[in-house]
Amino acid sequence: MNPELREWLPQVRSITVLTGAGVSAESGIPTFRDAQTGHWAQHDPMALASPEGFEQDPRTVWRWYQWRRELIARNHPNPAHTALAELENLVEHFTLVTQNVDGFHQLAGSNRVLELHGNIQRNICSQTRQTIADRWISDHRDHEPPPSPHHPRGLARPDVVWFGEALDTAVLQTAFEAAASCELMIVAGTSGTVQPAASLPAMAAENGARLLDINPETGPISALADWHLDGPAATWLPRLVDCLTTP
Ligand code: BV8
Repeated sequence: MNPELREWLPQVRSITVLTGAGVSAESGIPTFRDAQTGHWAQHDPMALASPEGFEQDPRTVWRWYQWRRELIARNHPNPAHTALAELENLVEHFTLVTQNVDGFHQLAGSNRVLELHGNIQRNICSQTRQTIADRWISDHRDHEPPPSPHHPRGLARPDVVWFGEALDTAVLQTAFEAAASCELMIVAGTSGTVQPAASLPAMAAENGARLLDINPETGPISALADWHLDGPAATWLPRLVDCLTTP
């Protein structure tokens, strides 16, 4: 690891982390850029993760989410998630902002998680956006998707932000504040292509933060970053934590 980074890290009092699908790659969850595997290879995730896609073919979109939920249920957080949960307790001011919807950060023990794109484990009404209880979904599992209890024309849909949908303003505002106020932004496992999440690193840099990009590939974020750690998040994030815990 870069000696300057190793030297500076223990002095940092405020860290904001932005994670993307790459952080869950080592948990066996394909990223959005990975070719969709198996039956889903012929579908474009961008089309499926959209209101138009759901409107046009709710059954296929529902089945795609059910497949992803089952994949998440069969897997578990990896050392990247665990390292971030540890890091939260080692830094005075820490905020974890994620684009991921799998809930693995919380499962690994992270407490303060801003889910920019929602959470795949929750369902809401397609008309009213009211939460739909898991029990209702289970009682109506022979419908794909289940009807909504909140509206006669409503259907159950995952509580995630689809392409073309607005992010939760309070969550986004808190994420902007965490980006603008940190000394260091660690960006791990994101291609930096999805907005407005991808604007957070530049916002941090414009407000004086240094940027650390962790990714086996280079891209728009590494071009902005002070340091780029080339490789998997599950390798580098534990090493960063070691820097802070071993004298
Ligand atoms: C919105 C939930 C406005 C669903 C997702 C400018 C400003 C505002 C909007 C736009 C804009 N330009 C374009 C837009 C529209 C659009 C957008 O960004 N399009 C892009 C694609 C061009 N944005 C939106 O629609 C957003 N909405 O802005 O609304 C608005 C305002 C008012 C009223 C109405 C509307 C909503 C975007 C949210 C979309 N939902 N997820 C679901 O998951 O089903 S985003 C989805 O993509 C996932 O969350 C995923 O995280 C994300 C993909 O990004 P990454 O996380 O980076 O993942 P990716 O696969 O791309 O890359 C993985 C990376 O990991 C790679 O770099 C790889 O090298 C690396 N990697 C691989 N292995 C590892 C690794 N890294 C570390 N370790 C490893 N082992």
